Amino acid sequence: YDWNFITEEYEGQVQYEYAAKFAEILKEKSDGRINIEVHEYGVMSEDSQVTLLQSGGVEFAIISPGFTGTMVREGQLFALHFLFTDDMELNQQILNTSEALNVHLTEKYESFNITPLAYWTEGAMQWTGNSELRTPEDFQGFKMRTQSSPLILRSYEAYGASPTEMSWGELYTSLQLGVVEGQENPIFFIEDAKFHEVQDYMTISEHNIYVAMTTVNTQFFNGLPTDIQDMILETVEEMRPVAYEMQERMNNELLDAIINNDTHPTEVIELTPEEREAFRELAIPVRDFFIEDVGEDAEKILNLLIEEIEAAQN
Ligand code: 6CS
Repeated sequence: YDWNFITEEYEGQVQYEYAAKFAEILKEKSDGRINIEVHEYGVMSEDSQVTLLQSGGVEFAIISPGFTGTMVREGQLFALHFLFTDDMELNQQILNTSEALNVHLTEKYESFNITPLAYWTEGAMQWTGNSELRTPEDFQGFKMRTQSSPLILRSYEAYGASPTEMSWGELYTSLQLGVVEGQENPIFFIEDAKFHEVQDYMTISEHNIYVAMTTVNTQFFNGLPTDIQDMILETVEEMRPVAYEMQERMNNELLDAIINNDTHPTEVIELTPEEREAFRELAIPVRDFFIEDVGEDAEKILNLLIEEIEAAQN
């Protein structure tokens, strides 16, 4: 078997390293019968990569739900701020076991020929800006770059910002030129993509978690012999702790790199619980908008996920 696995990141970054390890495990499990070529981001936009997977142009992909928002509209729930807990390990457990996600949301993706095999986190999201982002007032008219899900834009509009969707390949230059003034991402990505070089401030906002999906083309997967399917599913399971440890290590190490960078100093802003609460209050009503906008199935999936998150905390 010769397959292709496309990612939204470069070598050394979490998604690429995930796919490389995934390929290595499957090769070993299959005694060399399965060969997967892993591809870095860069040839096309993230949205086009989704289309490529859907059409079977590649068999596997890591996809951020932030790029499927106009297609699988229910998947926009990952754009809701302050939905998950502040405990990343618990969040990963919820992503691993949630019926709302792994059964009901997965079904929605499958109707577009995409099967999410795992939902996993690349870390808590932080804000960077060319000005301080500490209060909702700081966001008034602020030009924020986001991924393409309409609900991500809506979440920033709730703070008073003027968000623009953009592929990440254009982001460094856009920040540098002031086309946009800020962005959100996990720490490892901010450092590795060098956004901190063209941003003066980073707020430890943890307003959301970055979720990525390991996905396979549905028709392709369903057509595989069951022993091969089982090897793939086993590999997905083995990758869960690997991915978690990888993002945790990189997010920690690269926070130090941002703090200790003398050439491009970045002021790191910690929010007080009260400051964070001010954002949470503006973010909660976006849940109602999501439900009204997307409909009954979105409501069911979101409510079940909220129940699961609450249950996990007790
Ligand atoms: O900001 C983005 O769009 C990119 N961020 C991450 C962490 N991975 C890929 C994605 O396209």
